[in-house]
Amino acid sequence: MGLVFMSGFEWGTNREFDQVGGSVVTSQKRSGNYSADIGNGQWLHKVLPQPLTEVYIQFAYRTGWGSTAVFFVISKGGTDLVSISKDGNYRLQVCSGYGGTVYCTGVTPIQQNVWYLIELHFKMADAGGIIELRVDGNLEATFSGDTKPGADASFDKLRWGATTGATSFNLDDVVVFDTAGEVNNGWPGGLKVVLLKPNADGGSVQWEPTPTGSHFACVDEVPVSATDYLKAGTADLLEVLGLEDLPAEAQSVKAVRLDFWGLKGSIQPPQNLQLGGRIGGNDYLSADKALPLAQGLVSHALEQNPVGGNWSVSAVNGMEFLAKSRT
Ligand SMILES: [Ca+2]
Ligand SMILES: [Ca+2]
Repeated sequence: MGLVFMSGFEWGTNREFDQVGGSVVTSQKRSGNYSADIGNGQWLHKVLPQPLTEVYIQFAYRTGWGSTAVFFVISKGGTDLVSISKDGNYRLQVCSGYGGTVYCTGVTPIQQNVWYLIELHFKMADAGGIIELRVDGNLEATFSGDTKPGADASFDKLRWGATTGATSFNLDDVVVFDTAGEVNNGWPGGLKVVLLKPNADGGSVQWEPTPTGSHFACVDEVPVSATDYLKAGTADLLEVLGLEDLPAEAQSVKAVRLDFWGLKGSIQPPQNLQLGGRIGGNDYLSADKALPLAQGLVSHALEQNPVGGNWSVSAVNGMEFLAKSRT
């Protein structure tokens, strides 16, 4: 797989996560326009598409409070396996379970009102387990040995939040890689998660816009609004939309995810969707993906350029977005 999940909260919502708490704000962000704002008793949960035993996770963290409470947890079902909190000097520490036995402690005191890029490499095993913690790209703490505190042999959920005291923080640029695949199988290394919105109608506009007029203008707003929308009444209608370019600072691209917010009717086709990119005049469409009954996010991740090789800034900037209705 490689890329398991990413979110920079750039849709202006935290609904890319599976259970949500807190809000999304523009007042703080590490990149783009938004970050999540998470307060006492609020948690953002991400359920992994499949259980894993090893993972690389990055997230950007900023707090205005001198809290030492647990703010990140890896779990299996309802069992917490490993967590990150702070010691009395506000240095990060990686603990067993939820704030249990300390595996290792960082060296950098986490200051208030500063963004930090935190990365965790976690390999779960009775023997040969690995914990490595990085802050802003620097290795801060390591542990090797038994990282499997109980009977669970894998993990399937990540969550960010807090339960005690004045613990509010902002979260941004969440990236999760596993160790499978040719690419995206190690440290994310400080990636920024950006959103490229539609900004032009492409060479095929077969869906019906409401209101009539330009198609892209129905689907270019953040957060998503159903006041204006595109609709496909039958199968195999292709919509092509131009996209914004990457920010000028972008020098490389590690993955592209094509996102579609939408829903289906209860019985009538189309019930499915293909997502893809038009690159160099060729269309690269996904397999059929089921549409939800209530508005939700359907995504298709491309970790490498479907033309071949890794992504480049120019390839992404030259790509158009494809959505095709399917029975
Ligand atoms: Ca962001
Ligand atoms: Ca809309």
